[in-house]
Amino acid sequence: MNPLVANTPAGTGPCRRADDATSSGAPQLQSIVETALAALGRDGFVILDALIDPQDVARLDDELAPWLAATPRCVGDFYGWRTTRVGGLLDKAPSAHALVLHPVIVAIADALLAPACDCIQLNLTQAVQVHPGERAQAPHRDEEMWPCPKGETPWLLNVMWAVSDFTEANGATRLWPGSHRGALDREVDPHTSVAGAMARGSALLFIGALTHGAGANRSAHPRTGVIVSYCLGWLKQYENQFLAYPPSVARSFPEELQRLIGYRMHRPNLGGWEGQDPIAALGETCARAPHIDALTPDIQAELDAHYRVGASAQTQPVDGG
Ligand SMILES: O=C(O)CCC(=O)C(=O)O
Repeated sequence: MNPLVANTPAGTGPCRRADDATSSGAPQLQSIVETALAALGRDGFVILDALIDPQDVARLDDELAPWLAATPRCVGDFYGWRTTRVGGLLDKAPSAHALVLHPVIVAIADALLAPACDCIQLNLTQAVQVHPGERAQAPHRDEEMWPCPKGETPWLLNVMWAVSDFTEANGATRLWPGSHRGALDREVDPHTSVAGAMARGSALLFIGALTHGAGANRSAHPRTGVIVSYCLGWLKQYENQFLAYPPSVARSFPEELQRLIGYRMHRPNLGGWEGQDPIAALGETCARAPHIDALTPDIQAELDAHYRVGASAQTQPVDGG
């Protein structure tokens, strides 16, 4: 029995069936988001069962296969030695667009992260293939890459999409339920973890503060997943999105994707280009333009008040001054 869903019958707990997630109207989407947020807050993870159709997973698998075959195995005790990783999937595997923009996932990521930023952003896309014989990855937290105190608010939502079935034997991600509420313990007892076992096409969501790691692959077949993660819009992204998707590549993406990967302004005035919304870099021409403020409404209101208060004592700006 899958320990993650044993106490959460389908439809009532964190494990949701595909028909919950895909045929939902707004009220049902809202209820899925609330259920997922409750599980993420309590356990640090949740599995959404069968979130994409089998033929879409098969297409994604086919698109990834040549890249995984051509890429040498990882080097290092974190990335693994019998593991293959491939990034920049939006360019290499067009089916990954639908994973990144999945409305249920984006709604959960927004609800979780947007309260602490002006807009969320894509942190990375990465195929992770764990080969037979790979040992268990050391327990870690993805928020370790931002080395500073974090407080209560999540900074990252990770989504591991199962491209093959994920089983206890083939290296399903190990998760330490509730570990996000305490400090990281790299030597935590492996027996206190659970396996994120799930069928192909399902998605395991976990927050950046949860202790986890890829499991050991004791089977005869590779375990293949795609990680898509979202983070606060003011953080440095794990994967350099502007090298992965320079304007010549990103130009052909839908605008929602362009903005999610970072071609947008994070108010106030962060991430611009020549004082403009960087989406302008995707246009055909780059006319000279002024720097234009992109402020949050509260900062704009404070500046309005500041200049009203100071108006009698200050010289007003003159044209061109
Ligand atoms: O492949 C997995 O199951 C997890 C991988 C992981 O946690 C990582 O590389 O940060």
